[in-house]
Amino acid sequence: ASENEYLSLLKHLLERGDRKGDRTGTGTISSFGYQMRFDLNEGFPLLTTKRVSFKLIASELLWFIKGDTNIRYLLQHKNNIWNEWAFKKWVESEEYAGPDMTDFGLRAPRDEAFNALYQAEMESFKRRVLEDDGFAAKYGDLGNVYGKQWRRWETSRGETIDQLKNVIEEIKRNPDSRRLIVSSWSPEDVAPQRAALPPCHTLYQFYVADGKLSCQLYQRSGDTFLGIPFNIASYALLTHLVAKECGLAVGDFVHTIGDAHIYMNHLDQIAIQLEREPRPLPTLRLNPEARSVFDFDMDDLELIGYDPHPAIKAPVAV
Ligand code: UFP
Repeated sequence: ASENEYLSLLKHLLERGDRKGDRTGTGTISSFGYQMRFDLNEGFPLLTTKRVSFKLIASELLWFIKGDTNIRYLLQHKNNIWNEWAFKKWVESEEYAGPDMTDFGLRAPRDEAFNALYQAEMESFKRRVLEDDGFAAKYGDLGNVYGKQWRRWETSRGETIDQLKNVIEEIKRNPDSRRLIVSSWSPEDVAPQRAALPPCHTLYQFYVADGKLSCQLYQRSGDTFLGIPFNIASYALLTHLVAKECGLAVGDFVHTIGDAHIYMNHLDQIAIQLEREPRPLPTLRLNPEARSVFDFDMDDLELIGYDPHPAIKAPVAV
């Protein structure tokens, strides 16, 4: 039943969405203000109508939770989802002396010879981030991304705020609070000249009732085919981890999206997905010994009974 929340969003956009241009020039159909609700007691909301990688979602979330902003941790877990952002800083730096990588994201899919060069440069970049501490510190670090915003928010007075730790303490001490919020959105940092990447996950809030922890995410912009399936599972996992530490059961994950869109080059893939029959959701098992949210490792997370339809490939709009 949970998965129908997502499939209904796809159908809603196909039937009711507006044609809308976008930053990437791809074109979308889009709606503004949409909400899905996943009862986490019905199973873990990882889609079954296509395979979605739990490992990528989990290692990225643990990386955020640790407050880590260096891609080395992700690379150690064979997670490549943030590489391009770090690579861009490297190839635009003074020290970089390899072949010209300007607009690598646009050129690589279109130009085979360039793509071979790019892949080779990327591989050697990854190897250096993994092996060379100095290089990793300088070029593996992404700076102002979720890990920093959640764990080391910088105030204008030069102090840092650990939003995630504070909110967990507050859930334990004052579960009725209506102020259980972690915000990643900083007007200062999203000024056009400052941010390469204004956060998509703007803000989340926890809620406790009846011994259960719920979480709501406000996502300002959602790529419904590629991004949102990841985002649902990521925040569902976060809710499980925080609930466990606070001695609570899990309630709902509520997903509110500002601009929910389908890219025009994902329509064929979505038609395939919508013909598929959802299967029973997997369940999540957390190592009962790991107590604190901040102590979890990949080995402490286990997904049981995930039997999805095959993955569906689609181009990412950049
Ligand atoms: N996007 C997501 N989820 C994410 C993420 C990005 O759907 O977690 F990081 C998509 C939304 C949009 C694009 O299609 O990436 C970001 O572009 P913009 O900043 O123009 O909204």
